Amino acid sequence: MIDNHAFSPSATRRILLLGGTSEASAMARALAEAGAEAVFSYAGRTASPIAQPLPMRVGGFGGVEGLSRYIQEQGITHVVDATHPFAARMSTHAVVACAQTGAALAALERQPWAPQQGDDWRIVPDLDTAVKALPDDPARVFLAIGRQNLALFAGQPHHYLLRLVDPAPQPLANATVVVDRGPFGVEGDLALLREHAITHIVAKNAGGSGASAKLDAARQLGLPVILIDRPFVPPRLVYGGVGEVMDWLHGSVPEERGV
Ligand code: 3Y8
Ligand code: NAP
Repeated sequence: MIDNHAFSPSATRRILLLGGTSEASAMARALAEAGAEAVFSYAGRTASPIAQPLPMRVGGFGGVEGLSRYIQEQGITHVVDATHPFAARMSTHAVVACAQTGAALAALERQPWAPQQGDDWRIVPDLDTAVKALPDDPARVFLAIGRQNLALFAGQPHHYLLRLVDPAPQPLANATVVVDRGPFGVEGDLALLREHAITHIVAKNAGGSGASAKLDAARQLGLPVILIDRPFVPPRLVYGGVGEVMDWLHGSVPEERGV
């Protein structure tokens, strides 16, 4: 049960929610319902990001310095990092900027996916290793990692299936592009893998339910998955659910305790 009781008027809280994931969208709904003073931040990576029930800002901050300046100028007291587990640069900047400015920081992060009976996973530490994990012979690879890191897979004998949020130029010659924004379903991903006669899947261990359909589909079809482990992010307070973050926000101002 999410603790959505309104923030007491005396609470001096201004919240910066670093978004771009389904968890961030759920967090935004809870904050809006509680009448919190919060702003939702997108990187501006996609053409038309999903609207949020909070005031939005779109675009980078300008490195750690820019983020620290934003926190100070906007009087941000709490930062909730609900970015994707692979948004390591943003998460690292949040740790440093909150330490510099004294703003409180908590992350909202989903658990990594764990293998189930019938999975054929090859877990690799990073994208470069993922390229090497593909077979030498030509394969038909669903490269489900988005757009930003595709160039690493060039110069290989494979045919790639790409799924992008927006139509955009991409660096791979032998590739078929599907434009689709998740969250995705198993039936749709099963049909996609069959239609394109996919033999291998490359994916990030994003966790959550928005992108797990391809793993369920791979299991049903007996396809190998090359699964990329999450990058390192410096230690910070991490919660697994919106309710826990709401409790933290309510309780994180000492005078609030004992009310
Ligand atoms: C701009 C916001 C919500 C949020 C939805 C989640 C689920 C659908 C699954 C596949 C994997 C991938 C990708 C993916 C998923 C959710 C979630 C998630 C993976 C949007 C969004 C933004 C982005 C950025 C985009 C990246 C890309 C990654 C596509 C909005 C839709 C592959 C990650 O073209 C680009 O440059 C795209 C870049 C970062 C990874 C990459 O390196 O290319 N997400 N995705 C955010 C911003 O500007 O701040 O446009 O509305 C959000 C979502 N994407 O509320 O329902 O929560 O994970 N996003 C991955 O997981 O591997 C698709 O196809 O199976
Ligand atoms: P990243 O590599 O960690 O960050 C690169 C730069 O993008 C940051 O230094 C920052 O620019 C800017 N940035 C990132 N997230 C931002 C945010 N929420 N608000 C404002 N600026 C942001 O990030 P990324 O992996 O490109 O992810 C970008 C966005 O897509 C994030 O919102 C993330 O949650 C979402 N997303 C990413 C993935 C993924 O696979 N990486 C998957 C799903 C959703 P400055 O240095 O200029 O401040």
